[in-house]
Amino acid sequence: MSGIHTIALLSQPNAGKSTLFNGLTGSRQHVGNWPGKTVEKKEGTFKAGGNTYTVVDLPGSYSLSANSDEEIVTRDYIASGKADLICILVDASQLERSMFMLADYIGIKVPTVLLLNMMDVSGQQGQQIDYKALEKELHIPVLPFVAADKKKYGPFYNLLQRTDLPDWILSEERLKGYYEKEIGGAYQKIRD
Ligand SMILES: Nc1nc2c(ncn2[C@@H]2O[C@H](COP(=O)(O)OP(=O)(O)O)[C@@H](O)[C@H]2O)c(=O)[nH]1
Ligand SMILES: [Mg+2]
Repeated sequence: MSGIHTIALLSQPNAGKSTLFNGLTGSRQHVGNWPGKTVEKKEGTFKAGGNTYTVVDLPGSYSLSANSDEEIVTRDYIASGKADLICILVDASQLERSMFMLADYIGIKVPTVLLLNMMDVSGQQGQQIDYKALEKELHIPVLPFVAADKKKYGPFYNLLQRTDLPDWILSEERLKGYYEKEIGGAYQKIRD
């Protein structure tokens, strides 16, 4: 038993959260509002490997810096610790841009995995993504993913069975190391 019960989906808008949420939960979903906010709350359940999981589609959010109700809801929910696992989705067809957006999510103390979504698009563009190298660099699980194709969810379900999740914390040092390797000193300039 992996200890994962509740999974939260986090990304910039249009990275595929709702597609994954719908793919996982089908009709087993509930749509309401976050307490005290007009922001939509989507929660659902799915079964995999004999376990039942709850999944929350966090409101599309550019950062966790509380500039909008969506960001406040997202930040507070993550900080509440109600989710055991955060799935960050990025658009793999624009990987460089997507990877920079990850810096906005630094500081999450909950185990995190990175889903490189839209791998079908990335493949059609002829891109080769060394996701294993990325995984080593970031020290969190990285999965090539196609949220739009439920037949390809197997590796995601398998990930939920793993027991080493306490280690999956996205650290600033690791991310910085990745940026420095990819683009050298330009990263520091962007952050300054
Ligand atoms: N080709 C492709 N399109 C996808 C994939 N995942 C999501 N999309 C499409 O990308 C758009 C944004 O997805 P959505 O789930 O609404 O993103 P959200 O804003 O993060 O909830 C929609 O048109 C989806 O159909 C994928 O893996 N491959
Ligand atoms: Mg959505």
